[in-house]
Amino acid sequence: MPSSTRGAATGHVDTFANDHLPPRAQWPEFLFELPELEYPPRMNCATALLDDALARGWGPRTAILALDGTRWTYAELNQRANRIAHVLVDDMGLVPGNRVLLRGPNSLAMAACWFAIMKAGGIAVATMPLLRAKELTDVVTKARVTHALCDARLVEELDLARPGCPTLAQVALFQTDASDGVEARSRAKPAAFANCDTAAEDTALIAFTSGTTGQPKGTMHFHRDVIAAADCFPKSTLHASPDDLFTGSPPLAFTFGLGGLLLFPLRIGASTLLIERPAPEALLDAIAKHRPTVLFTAPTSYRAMAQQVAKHDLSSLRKCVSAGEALPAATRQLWKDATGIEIIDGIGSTEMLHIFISHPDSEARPGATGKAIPGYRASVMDEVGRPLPPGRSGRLAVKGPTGCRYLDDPRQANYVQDGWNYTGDAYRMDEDGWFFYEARTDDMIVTAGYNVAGPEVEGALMMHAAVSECACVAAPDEERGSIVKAFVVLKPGHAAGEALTRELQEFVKQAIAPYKYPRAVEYVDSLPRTETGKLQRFRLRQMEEQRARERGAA
Ligand code: 3UK
Repeated sequence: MPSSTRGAATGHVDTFANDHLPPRAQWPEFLFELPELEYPPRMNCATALLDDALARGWGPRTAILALDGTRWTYAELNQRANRIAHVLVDDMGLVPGNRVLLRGPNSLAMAACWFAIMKAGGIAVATMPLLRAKELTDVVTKARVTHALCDARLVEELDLARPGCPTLAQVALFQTDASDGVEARSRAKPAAFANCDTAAEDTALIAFTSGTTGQPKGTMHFHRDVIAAADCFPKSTLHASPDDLFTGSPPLAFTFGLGGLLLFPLRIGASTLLIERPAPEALLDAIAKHRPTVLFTAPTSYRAMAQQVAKHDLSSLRKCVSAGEALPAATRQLWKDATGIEIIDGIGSTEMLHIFISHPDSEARPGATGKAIPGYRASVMDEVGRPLPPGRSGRLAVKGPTGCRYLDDPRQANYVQDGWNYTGDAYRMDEDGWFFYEARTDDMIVTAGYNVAGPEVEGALMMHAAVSECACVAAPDEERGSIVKAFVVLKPGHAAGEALTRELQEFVKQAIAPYKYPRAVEYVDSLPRTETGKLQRFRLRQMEEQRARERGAA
């Protein structure tokens, strides 16, 4: 790492974050191999994204828009953030380094609050809109959150959580006309604010993982990391321009959304359309009406939208990014048939902040995620961390300018080994350096001694005209240990039944190695997913384990 960015005195007064970083020996190795990644020792990401934008003359450009037509320029967004920063510091007593819970659906006010926290030197702890009191309490406790900015429409669960959150002393609501709300208070504040002089290595945000099982993990990202993410994928791979209008579905509380819908457009002087309830139908309407050019969403949303494309004008779209889970070749084809656009697939993670393996739209390979993007290196490793040759399946390991630092968590030693970040995914790389996703390592199905990657079977099933969505997991089996079991959601107009099951099984055997076919098929109305659209295969697996126990007991 450039020695200049290291060890600069912290700008934080409250040193909680610094005190709870993992020991240096457990940090990933950071690479700054591109000239644009040479950052100064002192950085505030809000200064870089807003104040510097004004200095570049972007003040009058549109920064963010809402569905109701509200439109803020860079100058206006900056002023709003400045006023809210005053509310945080002058009224709520925030000192640099305090953690601020940020809770709301994607909105202009939410974006202004995020920048206000950065400007004041606070640490943003954004939470998914659907989190319940218990989950909020866990996050507040873990990150020792002192302040909260909460969308007034989501205050109920926060109120329920508060008795269990003694550190949370200051709460203010936004999206409200109330006289003590953020809007009313900030109107009385000056339009200028002196941004906190943070070090490049001061923590800017703690991102909690979108969560499968167990205790939530918070990943700490520095001010430098926020800018580094914005200087990698968008520039080398997305090739967006200042005239682009971004939009999409991931919440700003999910780093996929924070990057794609806020940091990336603002880094280049482009604009972003923030949508509060971006279900597929609403997203299609918004695209037809506001004519965005760059879209960020998840595979399941592309599938749902593709089924309704005919009713909407999507001709404005230029670039479509998919992340969050593997993009099946069938979904890539479906979207291409519907819109003519080749999706840009990219794998990212909360721990890496954003995308690190991807491809430009001009060179997609169906079934592959892409190559390590400029600035990152990726490798497929064996069990003990030795690189495997092309063609062999193993553990994906990456390093680059960003990487994993869990807040006070022994699982740091699982994610980071020998300076590499291990994402928990099984991958294989070909001779050309293209990476092919196989499964989450814990979603691998071992059947009669063979390893079967659930997503590969799903990818084959999705090629069938009757299948809308599907999930393949291990189901306990006396003879084989486990079998591959498929849960299938049918498209309208197709009837579930044994005849279709046999047809699907035959179809899979024709598409991939026959031993991988689903020996059991169950038809369901929907599949369990996280708020970010990720399939929760572990829920189906646990259900099958439970059923097997019940069978055994009966
Ligand atoms: C899986 C993918 C195959 C993979 C994320 C872009 O998803 C994001 O972060 P999470 O922490 O989950 C990370 C895990 O999700 N995954 C994500 N993208 C892909 N698998 N192909 C893909 N394209 O298991 C990974 O380890 O929720 C994605 C940007 C920021 C993010 N936080």
